[in-house]
Amino acid sequence: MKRVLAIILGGGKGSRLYPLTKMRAKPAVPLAGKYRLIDIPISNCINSNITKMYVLTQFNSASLNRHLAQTYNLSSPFAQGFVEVLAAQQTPESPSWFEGTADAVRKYQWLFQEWDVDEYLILSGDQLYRMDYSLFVEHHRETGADLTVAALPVDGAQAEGFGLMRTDNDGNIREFKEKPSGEALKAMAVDTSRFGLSPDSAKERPYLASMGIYVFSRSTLFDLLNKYPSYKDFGKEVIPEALSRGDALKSYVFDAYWEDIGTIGAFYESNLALTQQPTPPFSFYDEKFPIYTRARYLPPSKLVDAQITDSIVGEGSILKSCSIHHCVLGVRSRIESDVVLEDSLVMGSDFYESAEERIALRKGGGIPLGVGQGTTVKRAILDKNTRIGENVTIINKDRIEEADRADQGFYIRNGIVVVVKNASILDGTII
Ligand code: ADQ
Ligand code: ADP
Repeated sequence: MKRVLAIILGGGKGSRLYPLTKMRAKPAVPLAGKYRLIDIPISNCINSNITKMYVLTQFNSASLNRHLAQTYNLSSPFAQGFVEVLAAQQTPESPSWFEGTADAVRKYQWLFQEWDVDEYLILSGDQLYRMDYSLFVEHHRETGADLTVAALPVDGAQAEGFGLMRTDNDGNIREFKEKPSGEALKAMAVDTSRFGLSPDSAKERPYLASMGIYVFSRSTLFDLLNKYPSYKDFGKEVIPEALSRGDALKSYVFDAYWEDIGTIGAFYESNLALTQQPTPPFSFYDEKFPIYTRARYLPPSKLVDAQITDSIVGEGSILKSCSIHHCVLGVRSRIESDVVLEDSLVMGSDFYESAEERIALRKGGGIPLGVGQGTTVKRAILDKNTRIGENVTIINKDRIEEADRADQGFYIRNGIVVVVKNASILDGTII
């Protein structure tokens, strides 16, 4: 795996995770109480012995750089490991931002070419899964592929949202269509029992969805990027072109938990799914294959008189006499008395406020960090460092699907109220 370089795609311009990406780059979006999105592909790489990683992002953010710098020190004298952020930048030759996934890789290809590696592993920065990439790369090598696409067996309803591949029984890709529908979709069905699925699940899931994860052989990648300089996307343009010109394209079937969490709805659902008992679909506890994040040395959480069911609570939290059901609470969460929290993600805070600071804030008409006394929150996301006043009700009372209320500190996406990072919600507000 020393001869593999990983390139993690950290997010395009029209970000579907907005407003969580209002104040930070997408890879820095907090996940599961104490992680960030970028921890998933980076941990998978480390556990697969791939230690050279670049993260491509539209813009840089302080929280992303701080997180990576303080978490991942992969440089030992002989390993040459690193995680580096490459932000889109204007240069005289390329005056624009990244215009798509292939374009993002093309704009930094001079840097990727400098590394004496055989394969480039291209990963997405907004997916939740655990995968040993070394098996994926080995499959690519053993089959003599120019390009290997990771493939997830899915059913017809899921298939619509993905790039689909039709393969022969040996896994050679014969056709690749980016998000087809109707008859074109149906024509992409394959016999997935060939790839280890039981006859029943093969019947249920006859489509092979591209996971947006690719292994490219060195010459294939640069040849495709430079021969077709107008192609901006791997899924839409580059892969179909590689196929039609006769490159050896193989699929690598992955049949385990995998979720694209690139939208507010999917992000919300997958975070809450972690609270499922007795077995959540994805677990952050796996001694052989851990998910890493920054060690923060926080004290344990303090629960005064809290009733908590089906929830996850991050370290350093203080929960008073409140009722919390089916929630994920991040580090340094502070929840006051008589608060009711249900079906919500509370991302916690980056810092503590002392008792004196809180009293002084209140006296000056401000709102302390956390969720204030007597407040009810249902089906919402409270981003980091939010200050929710007393007797506030956040329940999306008008059942609105989409709204932009930046001046009031929140947005509604997929019917979920998202209070933006650092925002304050005044006492008595009803949303
Ligand atoms: P999408 O997810 O729709 O489909 P895209 O929007 O290109 O494709 O995103 C792929 C990844 O690249 C995401 O992690 C995204 O954040 C990142 N990305 C997008 N534009 C970027 C840019 N300009 N700079 C940096 N990063 C960028 C893709 C494939 C499908 C496949 C699904 C699986 O095209 O074939 O089925 O992923 O989720
Ligand atoms: P985490 O990884 O814990 O989510 P971050 O790394 O994003 O947190 O932010 C923690 C940072 O917050 C610390 O590095 C610190 O500099 C900053 N910080 C600490 N106290 C305060 C404060 N009172 N106001 C603003 N920022 C603070």
